[in-house]
Amino acid sequence: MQPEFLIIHQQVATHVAHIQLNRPEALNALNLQLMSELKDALKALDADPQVRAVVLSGNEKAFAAGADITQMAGKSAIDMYNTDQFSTWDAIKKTKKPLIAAVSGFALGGGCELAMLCDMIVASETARFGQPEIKIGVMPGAGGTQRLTRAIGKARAMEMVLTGRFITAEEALAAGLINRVTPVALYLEEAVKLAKEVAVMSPLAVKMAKEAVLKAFDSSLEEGLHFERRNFYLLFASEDQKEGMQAFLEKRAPAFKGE
Ligand code: DAK
Repeated sequence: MQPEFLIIHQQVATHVAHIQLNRPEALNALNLQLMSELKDALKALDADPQVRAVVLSGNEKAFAAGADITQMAGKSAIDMYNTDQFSTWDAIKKTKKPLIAAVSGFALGGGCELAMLCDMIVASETARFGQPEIKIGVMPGAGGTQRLTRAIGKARAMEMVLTGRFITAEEALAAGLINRVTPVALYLEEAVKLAKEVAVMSPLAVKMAKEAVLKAFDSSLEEGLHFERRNFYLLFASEDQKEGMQAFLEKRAPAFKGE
């Protein structure tokens, strides 16, 4: 079934797919249906061998202005518990292929959390990142206190979470939250360019390297190094390792197959 709130481009460049959040009338507020569609779309792209990297964007005005407040406003704690939005977010988090967020305009609350759940972020000059949940009487619920703090440090995260202040793309770049800032006309193109750079690498090595970098967030250094070593050895079981090293020795470009 066609998603209502997403536009999916299976191939915007070689081995690169693009998912656009498409609920512009509500600044791409992340309602339950949109998140469920996103989960399904990412699952399908993750399983598609033609796809090696995925760009996730909104539109120029908003990446996403947060979870849908109209859907949450009247809910009880038990309603929230029963809705179990976390299973959707957890499934998205399990995407093995690299996700690159292309952010323009608002990335707020759940929108900022969704961008941070991606592996890299390219932003337009108009991008504004924020965790304004405090202004509506709650607090971040999908990683905003954790991923933001790890990315930009306690002082800046605490200020954003406790005051709801937005930061600009330039501030986000200086703080280490994002990878690049571009003029508005170029942010999507730049994100696709970055995705293409990743998509020419061995897809197996990319997935295992992503997994190992993410391991740094929830393990001790010793455990993380052990995990890294395991994946490093494992890649020597791949044809791509043979191809990559042979291509280097033969002074030619490698042709990776993901095997
Ligand atoms: N939800 C629903 N509708 C929203 C929305 C949102 N988050 N943000 C904007 N809209 C709607 C507006 O209501 C308006 O709709 P109409 O009145 O035209 O029908 C339309 O989008 C345009 O918005 P504005 O007229 O307000 O546009 P402005 O340019 O004046 O202001 C703004 C833009 C982004 C500053 C403002 O719209 C705003 O403050 N929006 C709310 C931002 C916010 O508080 N975001 C955090 C929401 S809480 C969880 C996962 C995630 C979360 C929680 C749990 N689990 C896994 C359990 C996340 C929670 C949140 O994100």
